[in-house]
Amino acid sequence: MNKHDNIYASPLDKVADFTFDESVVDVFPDMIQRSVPGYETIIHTIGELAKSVVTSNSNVYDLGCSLGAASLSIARATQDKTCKIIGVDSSLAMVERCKRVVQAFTLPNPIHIEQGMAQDVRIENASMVVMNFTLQFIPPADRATLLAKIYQGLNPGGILVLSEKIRHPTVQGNELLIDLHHQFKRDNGYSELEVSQKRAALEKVMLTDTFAEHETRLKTAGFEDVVMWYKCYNFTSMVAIKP
Ligand code: GEK
Repeated sequence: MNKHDNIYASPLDKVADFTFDESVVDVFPDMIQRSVPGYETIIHTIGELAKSVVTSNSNVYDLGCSLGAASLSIARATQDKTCKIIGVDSSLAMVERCKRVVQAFTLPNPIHIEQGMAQDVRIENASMVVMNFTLQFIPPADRATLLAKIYQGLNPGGILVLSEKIRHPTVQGNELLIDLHHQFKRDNGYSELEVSQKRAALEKVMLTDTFAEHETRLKTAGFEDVVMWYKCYNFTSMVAIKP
């Protein structure tokens, strides 16, 4: 049973910037499922994609792996191949917990969990790279270089799965999507106070781009084919294919 997220349930004098600390790690599975529309579908689909794109003797990277949900989905989907799955996260609290989570499963393909910045990871011989709601936490100035590095490290035919919260380009349209997302959170048991305090905590930490900005950046990195395969409100998941 996942621990219930009530981090923002009581009024705070000052809402501090959001960090992936021990208190977040404790409630993370509940938090992400009640906050991200389609999270389970996206995790499942990452496994489905892995079945067709992961090749034997290649590497798979899960950048910003949190508690390893995407890595585990890939590991389960690639039982018939030999590949190395590398999960990286900048939060020590996440990494320590993730190692324990992953060790609890017996898997044919090992999952290596490391602490580090996605920007510093050496990507090589990769058939698949996943950034499932991670790029939005990386400084905008680092994003293009990181995508170019991922493109370089992917083998031909390899893919990047990039899931992001996005910003709609018009003020009115953006507000509409934000309202729908907040309604989704209220339907999942978050109070008005929790929704507004979480929004304040993320304001300077999670910096979203529009779909057009993502597409342009991915194409500049070399990805000719960018497919938005999932969208619900302001949440999307894209597959960028290396020819
Ligand atoms: C999932 N992918 O469950 N380098 C590496 N990790 C980072 C960095 C960075 N520069 N910045 C932030 N993180 C997961 C969910 S959560 C999304 C990803 C969310 C890490 C951060 O520590 C956190 O674990 C993760 O990115 C983002 O499929 O909570 O909305």
